[in-house]
Amino acid sequence: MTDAMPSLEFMKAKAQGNVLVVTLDRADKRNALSAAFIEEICALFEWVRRSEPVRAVVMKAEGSVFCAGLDLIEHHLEDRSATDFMYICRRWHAAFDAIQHCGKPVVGALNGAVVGGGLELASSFHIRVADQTTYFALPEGQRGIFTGGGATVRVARLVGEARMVDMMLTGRVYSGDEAVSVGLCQYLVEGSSFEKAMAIASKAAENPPLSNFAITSGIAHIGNMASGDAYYAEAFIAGITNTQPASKDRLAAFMNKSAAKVLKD
Ligand code: 1HE
Repeated sequence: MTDAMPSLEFMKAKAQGNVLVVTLDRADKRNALSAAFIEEICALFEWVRRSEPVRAVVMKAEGSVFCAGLDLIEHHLEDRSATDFMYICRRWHAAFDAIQHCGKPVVGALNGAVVGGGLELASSFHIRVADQTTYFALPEGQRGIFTGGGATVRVARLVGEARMVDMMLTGRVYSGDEAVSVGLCQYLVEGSSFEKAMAIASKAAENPPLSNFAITSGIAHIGNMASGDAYYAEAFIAGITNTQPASKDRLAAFMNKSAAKVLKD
């Protein structure tokens, strides 16, 4: 049995079948991430990891902006010391690790600004869907600060080091097809990013949970390894995943010609 979902102040979360729809709910502050908001993300995604009925997550936002990043006003008013902010950053790392490694596919339904810490949040999702209003930027340089929520790893992996340095030095904004081509998002839709994200999440939710755990965490961990170690780890993951009962059932279905073939759309 799964324990109760933590109570939420800055987000809403509601199951639609086996997909949990999480909505950032601080639209009046453009979903800026305060320290308490980050703690709530940690608690919710620790719960998602434990929750068996949840097979996938869609994260969307209330209002015209997906996420404006660090709560700059809280940061300014708190007048934090270097040590204070170092610990704040470590909580951001914990929150976004909790998302990336919750074991379930997390799909972002993006709209409007996805900037600074908002892009750090979005880069912890496994799939990002943009709509025609979505844009991405890292305005840290212009604000006189630096990324602290994992962008140096996750955003640099998505777009490459040179593009990230350019984004931070110049405030360059990416949107539309260009955002897809540089790797900031995988899908760009004409209509609702939420509808597309739900379709993707519902499809991914049909995969066996162990396969989704291996895909959503294994590739990222293996990316940190030297190739000899990576092949060794891959063999371990495949040893466990490719012999699970759910895989045996699906392979039997293929042998019996009752499974879908891989055909182009
Ligand atoms: C905020 C924040 C925020 C809005 N912290 N309160 N992030 C940035 O540099 C982006 C800063 N925000 C903006 O550039 C704009 O607000 C937006 C382009 C995102 C949206 O513009 P707009 O015209 O829709 O909204 P607004 O009028 O600017 O803001 C509405 C309210 O949200 C207003 O509060 P109000 O009480 O005066 O109504 C704003 O103060 C508030 N608001 N953004 C706090 N970010 C771990 S390190 C991570 C480092 C970073 O994330 S750097 C990037 C920070």
